[in-house]
Amino acid sequence: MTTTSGLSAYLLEQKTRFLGDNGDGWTVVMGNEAGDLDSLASSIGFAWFLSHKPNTDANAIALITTPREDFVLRAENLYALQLVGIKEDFRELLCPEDVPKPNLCTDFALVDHNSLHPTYALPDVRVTAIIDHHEDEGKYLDTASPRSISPAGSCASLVTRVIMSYPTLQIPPELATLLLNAIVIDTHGLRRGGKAVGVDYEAFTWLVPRANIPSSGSLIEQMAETPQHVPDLAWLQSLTHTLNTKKTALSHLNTRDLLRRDYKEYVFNLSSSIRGDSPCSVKAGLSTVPLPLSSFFSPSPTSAVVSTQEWIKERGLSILGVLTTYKSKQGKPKRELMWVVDEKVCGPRLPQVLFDGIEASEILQVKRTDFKRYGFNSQVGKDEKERDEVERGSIDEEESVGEPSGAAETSPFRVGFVVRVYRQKNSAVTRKQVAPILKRVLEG
Ligand SMILES: [Mn+2]
Repeated sequence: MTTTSGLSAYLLEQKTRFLGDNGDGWTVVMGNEAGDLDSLASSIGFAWFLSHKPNTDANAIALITTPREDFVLRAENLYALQLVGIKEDFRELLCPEDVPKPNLCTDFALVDHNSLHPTYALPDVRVTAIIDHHEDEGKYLDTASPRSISPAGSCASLVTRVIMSYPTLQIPPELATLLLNAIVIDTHGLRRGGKAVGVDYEAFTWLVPRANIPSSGSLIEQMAETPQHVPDLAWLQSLTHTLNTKKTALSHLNTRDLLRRDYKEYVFNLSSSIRGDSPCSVKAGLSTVPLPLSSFFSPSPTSAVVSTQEWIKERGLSILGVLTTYKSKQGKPKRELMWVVDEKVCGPRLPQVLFDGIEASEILQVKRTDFKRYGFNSQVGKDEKERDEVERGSIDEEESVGEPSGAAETSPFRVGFVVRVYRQKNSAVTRKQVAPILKRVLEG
């Protein structure tokens, strides 16, 4: 095996040429700002495709949305990059801090999201292609081609499908490996009853013989003989476990790291029922945190609260949603929501409309919950001891927590913030669905 990865050398060469041109004539391919493995692999994969598509002399490069110093926040990305020969300092990757300002970039291709981040949405900029699996925001209908937005466990599967449709293209083994890892982590190893759909299976099956996988010959045989048993393959289960372990090993992260490692921002134009007569837009941040709230708060509740308030200030947010995802002791998937709302912006209408909307959502199916150990008191009027046991997961938690009595609620946050905590009973719902719900609630 060679020490220099073909993909690494290729990426470095592309980056050098891109910087030499200051972006002139290049298509910049971007994943979403949360910077997960899916966005990383999809952007590198689609940029490679655009540069290699038959009958083209196009220049395309992936712009990684994560600053280099933040790569440590995603150990699973580091692992997958290392598998394909891309190692620390990541000098072959184009990161936001590498892009000269000003530059001559005008054409953007979006993967794993379908609305260009405001930072890049300058007047001369065009979005020329979209490959995505999020809710369609209906933009760039006249400029984006392809404009392919469809359900899939992983956007990397959709990118693979595009590459597959050109039989003469020879995908580099490292790129096949990178796309494969993204599909595996997003679909939990193609788990039955999980997020994987047909295109994920097809892409996976196509990638395996093209990727760097130990003893892939016997794997391919097994997959061909019993395709229905692919999720049971020992190799696949072990890779899934490794990626997941990396993803959930968070003990080295502090509160700020947890809030920003899987984070997206949105701007909403508030409906007149919230803002009255004067137009008002607010910035909302949604952090997905792979820990229960009890762990988020536990080492030091005070410092967790202070760091969260500082993050809200640093980002200029009116609303922060902390979306937790974890497994109960019995292995059941669980989710909670914590909403922190700054009352200064629009007065008490904003939190009221937000909470009403969240509580009424049939998709989310939330239950307001108390969190007294950490200084929350929602006045929902239920025995404290019992609820503490629910939080610790020592009793199962389907029972009702009662209705808020209307008395004053308190939280450990500074005056001016209104905070509510919920259990989200529909644990299948992720930020992909929470963001559009938030938009409908706030914009009306
Ligand atoms: Mn994705």
